[in-house]
Amino acid sequence: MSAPLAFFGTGLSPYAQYPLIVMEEKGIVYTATAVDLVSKPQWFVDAAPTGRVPALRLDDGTVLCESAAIVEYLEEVYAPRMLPADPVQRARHRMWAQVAGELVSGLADVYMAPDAARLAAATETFTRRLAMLDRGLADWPAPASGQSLTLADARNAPWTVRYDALARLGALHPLADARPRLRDYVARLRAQPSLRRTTPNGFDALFAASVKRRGGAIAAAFT
Ligand SMILES: N[C@@H](CCC(=O)N[C@@H](CS)C(=O)NCC(=O)O)C(=O)O
Repeated sequence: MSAPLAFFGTGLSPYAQYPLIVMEEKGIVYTATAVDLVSKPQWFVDAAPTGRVPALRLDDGTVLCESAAIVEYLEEVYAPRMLPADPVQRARHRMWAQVAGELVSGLADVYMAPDAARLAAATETFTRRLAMLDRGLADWPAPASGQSLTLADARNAPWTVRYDALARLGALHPLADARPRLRDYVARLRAQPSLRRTTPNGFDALFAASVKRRGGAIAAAFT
């Protein structure tokens, strides 16, 4: 019998949560090991090609990094498929998964901005991307047959967790105040068991502490 996939990540990384959600959706058996990014263990530095999380060790010992590459591998190898069969629809799923990736990095730019000027610029960029998503939701691709999420949904879900935490901490407007389509979409993501299972208990406090430790200017607005 082959060994289960070995996943390396942190509960706070939105990049790590994306392949975790996909593994949960596909019912893949895996082990998960938390990596301390403040003081990276040498075994991780030696094993992970980029030295970043997420990383996934396959049963032949190969270690993959980069969330999108890991998800592509999972999608190619493990049923059920989350991408539909039709090439046009596949491209539309990938298009919105790409935009979701920009929302993940865009929100990270917001909570990691070191000063007020960069925080304002990052918030403006993120808000523009949110408007792009809202437009896309008017004709959002449906999940593949029998699935509850698209890869774009799985990639969007992690930033919504972090956005909600920042809103509860008083640093951003709640997404519930946003446009109705966006609000309903985010509510649907929040209800997914795979999102709940891959979000650590006590996430808000852990996340707030990490933003403060990294010197994120947004922490000044935490209540
Ligand atoms: N493009 C990468 C980004 C991964 C990334 O930035 N991971 C961060 C944690 S959120 C990390 O490992 N940081 C430690 C470092 O850069 O040394 C992906 O999608 O996997």
